[in-house]
Amino acid sequence: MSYALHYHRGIPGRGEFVRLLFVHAGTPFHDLPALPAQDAAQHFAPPLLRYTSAADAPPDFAAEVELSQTPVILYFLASRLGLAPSDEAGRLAVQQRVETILDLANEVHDVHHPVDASLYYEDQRDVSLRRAPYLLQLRVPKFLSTFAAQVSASGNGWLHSSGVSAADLVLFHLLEGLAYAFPRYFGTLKKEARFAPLFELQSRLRETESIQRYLKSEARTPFNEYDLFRHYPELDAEYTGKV
Ligand SMILES: N[C@@H](CCC(=O)N[C@@H](CS)C(=O)NCC(=O)O)C(=O)O
Repeated sequence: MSYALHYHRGIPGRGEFVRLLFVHAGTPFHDLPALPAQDAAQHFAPPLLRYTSAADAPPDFAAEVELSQTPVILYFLASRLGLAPSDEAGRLAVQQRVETILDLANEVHDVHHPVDASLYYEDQRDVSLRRAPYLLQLRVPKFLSTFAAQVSASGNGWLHSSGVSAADLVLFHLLEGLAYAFPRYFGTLKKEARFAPLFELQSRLRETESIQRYLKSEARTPFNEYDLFRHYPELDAEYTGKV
């Protein structure tokens, strides 16, 4: 089996959710730039995953499967990389968690692009300043409460009772992204005992040998202000639970 991930250079972006599955599973993949002309009838935007059952194929292999849409790519990979349960109900439960976490990632993006993705942040900052408190004080805690309830229901420290899954890796990147984008906020959120299982999950994954090695490597693109998770100090605030 061979895999190629095509994604924008210079940002972790949504490609990182996919990358972390490969890294955790120890599965090699070709990490390639976004294709200049994707098949527009099939694919709207990166990331794009190409797959062939042939082993050790070169980067330009002829794909048997070609997928876009992060959740679809993650669903395809999760069972192949040992990051999903073997039964259908379990696979769907993991996918449901993945997609909820990605919903929150989209809301984080929309805080720095609340009017439109085609405008610069600086041209919509006034709306961002209005929206950020809703994200930080209401939306993030609401999502995190659900994730914490799932970890507590699983009884094993992960989001699903089957053990570590794609959903945990997606949550890991979301928490890393929130910590980068909103350090003041994240510092106060970490004092909330009800979210402690999530921060423990994050630390456990960060300390995994494969992830540690990856985070220190050149293969990891640092967060920056072209990304999904951006640090604009004026949007950051302590967690108070009040808008
Ligand atoms: N729902 C899609 C969103 C894809 C997406 O927004 N890709 C970004 C990069 S992370 C992009 O290049 N978008 C181009 C555009 O929206 O015009 C997914 O999850 O893959």
